Formats: sequence, structure tokens, C-alpha cells
Amino acid sequence: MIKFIDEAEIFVRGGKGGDGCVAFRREKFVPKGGPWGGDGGKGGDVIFKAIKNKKTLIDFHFQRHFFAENGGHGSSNNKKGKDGRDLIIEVPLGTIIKEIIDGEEKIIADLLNENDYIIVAKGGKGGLGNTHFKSSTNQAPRIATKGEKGEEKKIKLELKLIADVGIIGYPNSGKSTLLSKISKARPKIADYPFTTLEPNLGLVNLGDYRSFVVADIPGLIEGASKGKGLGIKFLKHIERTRILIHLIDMSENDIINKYENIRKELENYSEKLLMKKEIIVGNKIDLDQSKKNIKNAKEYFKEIYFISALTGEGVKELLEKIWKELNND
Ligand SMILES: Nc1nc2c(ncn2[C@@H]2O[C@H](COP(=O)(O)OP(=O)(O)OP(=O)(O)O)[C@@H](O)[C@H]2O)c(=O)[nH]1
Ligand SMILES: [Mg+2]
Repeated sequence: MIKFIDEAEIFVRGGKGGDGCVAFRREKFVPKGGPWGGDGGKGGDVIFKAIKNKKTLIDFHFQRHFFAENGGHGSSNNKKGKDGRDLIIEVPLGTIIKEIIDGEEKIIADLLNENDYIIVAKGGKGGLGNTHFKSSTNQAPRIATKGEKGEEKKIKLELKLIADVGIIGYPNSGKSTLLSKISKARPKIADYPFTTLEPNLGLVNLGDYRSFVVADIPGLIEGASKGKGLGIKFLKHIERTRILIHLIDMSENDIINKYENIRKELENYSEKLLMKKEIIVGNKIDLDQSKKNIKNAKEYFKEIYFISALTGEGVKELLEKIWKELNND
């Protein structure tokens, strides 16, 4: 299983409490009216809340400072200042929230489920108005307290994404090309086998809040389970994916055999991988020499999608199919 870590560092501050007020009652028929300065309102809290529709931490790369509203000051008439509004910051499900203190990171929450929340920075308490300070010895106190400051914190957000879809296939079949076409990932692409040496991950955004994570793993060949090529150790990265895309280079010869070889290697690795839902995709259909295989492939496979990862032909339909399958259980 590959993890794709998205992270951001931000600064949060709760609102300051409003100040208490010093005021005295001054009315025509109430000589020497007592103190009636109101209290300050409480500062707003900064709250993180997990929501399903947010998928990445990208927004936090643009805005890094978050301040909740200050409380209002108290006023005469014993009027309490307004409480500051809480600032609710929405984050994706699975976001880990860490506080950074003197360069050390400490986990303070792991927001896994929809609507999980945590108050990270409390707003300051409001100050007390002079009404509170009246006593038998002091009938006209001129004291009020200031509102407290809100808490300030340096926060690190971390999001681990787990791939939903794994792309497998022979070296050079266009796995990395496809990943780069459908996501912002920029894996190395080249016209020779074993270009990809480590798995790559990308986030596919289909619009309407639909997105999923795709992993492109190094090419497999016959005998991989016995250590040929780069071997099969990378298969562990796709054990937890829900769907496999089996990419076939249609411009090659012997495509059915090659397909079956890879199935055997999967089987040698684990039965579980073999049982996983597999979408078969013929790539490079922009090339003339791919045409010879199309009829054959259509006959052999119950269902096959044809694409050109290079030109993008058929890719949108494939993504819609993947989305449908991901939501099929
Ligand atoms: N004409 C054409 N060429 C493609 C297409 N997809 C990929 N290629 C080319 O095929 C070659 C291999 O592409 P990669 O994306 O690096 O292939 P890969 O499957 O990731 O290869 P490995 O990392 O070595 O396993 C590159 O020269 C790509 O430009 C396609 O749809 N049409
Ligand atoms: Mg590659």
C-alpha cells in the first residue's frame, strides 16, 4: 500500500475576549447610580472539522493564517459584548492534526469520520465590567478587566491518501503516461522498459467532488514472481487498492499471452490480488500497428476499454467506468 502524503503548515489564533467596561449609571432620578459597565464577549474558537467533500490540503497552501473573531467590548447599561464567531476550518476525512511546539510535532487529533471536530485554539475570555467589582467598601469601582488573548498555535496538517486504483502491465505499456494524463503526477516517462523504479501516486479529479487516487507501479514481466525484471515486490503497494487497471500495449505482438503471463504472476503473489476487480485496457490505439490486435482482443476479453494515454482518446470513458466500479459496493 502506498501512501501519498499531503501536508500543510498553518497558524491559528482564537479571538481575543472583549474588554470589560467601566461605566456608571447616570439618570435623572437615580442620583449616584452604581456601576453598570458590562462584560466583554468571549473570543471565537478555531475549530477543525472533517468533511467528506474535501479531498486534499491544497487550499492550505494558499491561505496559512486563520483567526477567529474577537469578542465585543462590554458597554454601559450592563451590556455584555458580543461573543466572537467561531472559525470552522474544513479538512478532509483522515486529516491528522499536529501542534508544533519548539519545532517538535505532537499529534492532537486524527479526524477520521464525517463531522469529527476539535477545538484547536480557544478564544479568550471576555473581561469583567465594573459591575463585578462593587463591594460594601467600594460603591463606585473604576476597575474593569481586559479580555484575554485567544490561544495561538502553529499547526501541521497531514493527510495520507491510499490508492484506490492500481495500474499494472508490462514495462513500456504506458502506465506512467496514463497516470500523468489523468492526474497532476509527473512520473518519468520514456521509451524503454523499467523507466518506473518506484510506485507513483496521483489524485484524479473527475469533477462534481468525485476523485480517487491512482498508483502506477513498475512494470511486470513473466517470471517477475521469481525475481525477473524488478520482481513483484511492488505488488504489495496495490494489495489494498480496490481495482486494478491492467494496461496492454496494443502495438505489441502476442498481447494475449503477455496478459496471461501477468495474471500468473499476480496469482503467484497472492490469490487475493487475482480476485480483485480488474479493468482491462488496451493502450496506444493511436498507433497504426495497434489495429491488428483490436479484433482479437475484443473476442478474447469479455470487456475491454481502448485508449490512447498519449492523445487522451477514450480516457474520459475509462475514468467514468472506474468511478462506477469504485462505487459499486
Ligand atoms: N503512441 C503512443 N505512445 C504511448 C502511449 N502511451 C505511452 N506511450 C509511449 O510509450 C512509452 C512508454 O511509456 P511509459 O508511460 O513510460 O510506460 P510505463 O508502462 O510506465 O513503463 P515502465 O515504467 O517502464 O513500466 C513512452 O515513449 C510513451 O510516450 C500511447 O497511448 N500512444
Ligand atoms: Mg512507468
